Amino acid sequence: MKRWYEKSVIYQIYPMSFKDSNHDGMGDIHGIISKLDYFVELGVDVLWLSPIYVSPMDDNGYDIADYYQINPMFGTMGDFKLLLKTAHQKNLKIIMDLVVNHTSDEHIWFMDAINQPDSPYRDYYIFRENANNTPPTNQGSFFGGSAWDLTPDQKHFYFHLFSKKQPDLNWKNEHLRQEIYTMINYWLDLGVDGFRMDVIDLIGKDIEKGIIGNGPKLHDYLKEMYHACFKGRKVITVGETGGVTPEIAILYTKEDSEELDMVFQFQHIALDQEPHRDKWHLKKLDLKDLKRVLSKWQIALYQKGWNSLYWSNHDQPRIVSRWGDDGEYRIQSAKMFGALLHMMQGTPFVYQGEEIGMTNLKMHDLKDLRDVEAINMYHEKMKVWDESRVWDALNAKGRDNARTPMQWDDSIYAGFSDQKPWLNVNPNKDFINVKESINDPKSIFSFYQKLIKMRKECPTIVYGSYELIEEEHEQMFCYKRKYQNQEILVMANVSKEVVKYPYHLASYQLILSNEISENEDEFGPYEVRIYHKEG
Ligand code: ISL
Repeated sequence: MKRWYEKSVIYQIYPMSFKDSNHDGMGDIHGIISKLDYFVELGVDVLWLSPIYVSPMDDNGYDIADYYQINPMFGTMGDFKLLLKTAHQKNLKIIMDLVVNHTSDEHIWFMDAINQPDSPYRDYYIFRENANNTPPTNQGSFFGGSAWDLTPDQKHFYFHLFSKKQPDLNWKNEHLRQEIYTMINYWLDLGVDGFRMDVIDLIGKDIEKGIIGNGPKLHDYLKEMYHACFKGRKVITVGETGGVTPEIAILYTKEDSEELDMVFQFQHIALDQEPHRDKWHLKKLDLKDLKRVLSKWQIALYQKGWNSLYWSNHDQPRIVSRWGDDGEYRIQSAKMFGALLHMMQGTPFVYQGEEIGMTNLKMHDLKDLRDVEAINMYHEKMKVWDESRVWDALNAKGRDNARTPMQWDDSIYAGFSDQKPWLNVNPNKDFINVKESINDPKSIFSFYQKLIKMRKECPTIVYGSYELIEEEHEQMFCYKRKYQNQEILVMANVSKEVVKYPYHLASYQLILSNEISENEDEFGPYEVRIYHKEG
C-alpha cells in the first residue's frame, strides 16, 4: 500500500508559543512565516497548526467562536493566505486543527440557542430540561466536574465534555453536519492541505446510552465527511481518537475506509498513570509495557492501516522529561527517543522544541498556570491531596509545562519575543536553544535532521515489517524492520545504567548512534544505535 504522505514528517506548531512578531508576548502568523526556512532545514514537510480561529481562548483556541475568521491575536486572513503561499513555495504543507466536537459558548450558534427558545441552532447543541437542578446523567467533564451546566435562565442543562465554555455540538443534526462540511471545504478551497481533527472520536456519542467515544454513528459521519470534503483532494486527515484500539484504527485508516488517513492513539501515553484513574494518578513507566503497546500497533496496522507516531504534543509532557532524563543525559535520551520513534512505521510528529530537546517547565505557583485543565485540577485536588502531591502531579502531567515559548536563543525571552510572554520561558533557554543547536553536528537538532532524512531515503523505514527483539528485557528496546533484502536494526538502552547486551552484529553496519561505546556489547546510558544490513 503506498500513500503520498507516507514519507512525510509532520511538525506541530503551537502558535501561541512559537514566535512573536508584533511585540505582544504572543506568537503569531508572521512569526511562523519568519521561520519557514527553519522547517526546510530540519527536513519536515508538513506543518500542523494548533487552532488560530477567533476564540475567547478559554482552552487556548480549542474553543472556537468563529470558524471562518483568524483570531486577531495571531493576525489576519491576509497573513494566513501569505503563510499558505510562502509555505507552498517552499514545499511545506499546512494542516489546520479542526475542532468540531464543540464550539465556544461565545459562538453565535450557542448564543442564539440559549437566548431564543425557538432558535434554529438549539438542536445544534445538547440541551436537557432542568428537573430538580440535578444533572441529567452523571457524565463527568474531562476537565473536572460534571459535563452538564445550567443555561443562564436555569431552565436547561447543556452538555460539555471539556470546559463549561465548550458546549458539545449535536452531530445527529444534519444541518449542523452540513454547516461543518461547508466550513471544511472553505478552508480546503483556500489551499489548506488537511486537518488534525480534535477529539473526533467523540462526535458519534450517544449520551442516553452512556456512549461517549467511538459511538454508533461515528464511522457513518466520517464517511459522509470524506465524501462531502476530502474525496479526490490531495490532503492529510489525522484524527485524535483517545480510546482507539488497533482494530478500530484499521476501520478508520484502511486504504478503502473513506474515513481518515491516520489517527492518534493514546495507549502508550497512558502507561504512566494508574489504570482506571485520572491522569494525575502517577505511576512509573514499565519499559516492557511500552514495548508491548508500541509493538502491538506496529504489527496490527502493518499493511492494514497507517500509524501516526508521537511522543509529545501540546497536551502531553515532553518526552525527555517524562521518560528520559532532562538533566545529565538530556541529549542522549532525547536522541534515543527520537530514534526509537522515527525508525517505526507510520507518520512521525515532532512537537515544537522537541528537536532541540526542550524540557518541561516546572511550576510552583498558581499564578504561573494558564491552562484551564491545570487550574481546575489545582482547585479540585487541593481539596483532597496535600499541596506537594498536587504540584508533583501538575509538574509531571500539566499541559502548561510543554507549552512554554519556543527557545530560539539565550536572550531574555529566548528570542521568542522582546516582551514578557503569555507563559513563562524556561530558564534553561540559556543553553537549550535553536541558535546553539543548529550548527552543531552533535546536537539533537542535527540528529533529528538525520532521522528525517533517513525516512525519505530508506524504503525499509517506510514499508518494512516490524519485529521486536526480547520482549522481556527491562532496559533494552530493540527492534528490526525488514523490507526486500534490507534490514534496519534499532537498539536502545532506555535507562541510565550501563547495560551489557551482546548481539551478533558482525554482518551489520552502524549508520547512526548518539555515542559510541568502547565495547560493542555494552550500551551506555540512553545509548541508541541504528544498524543496516543487506542480504
Ligand atoms: O490532555 C488531556 C486532558 O487530560 C486530554 O484528555 C485531552 O483533553 C484530549 O486529548 C483532547 O484534547 C484535545 O481536545 C481538547 C483540548 O483541550 C486539547 O488541547 C486538544 O488537543 C478540547 O478541545
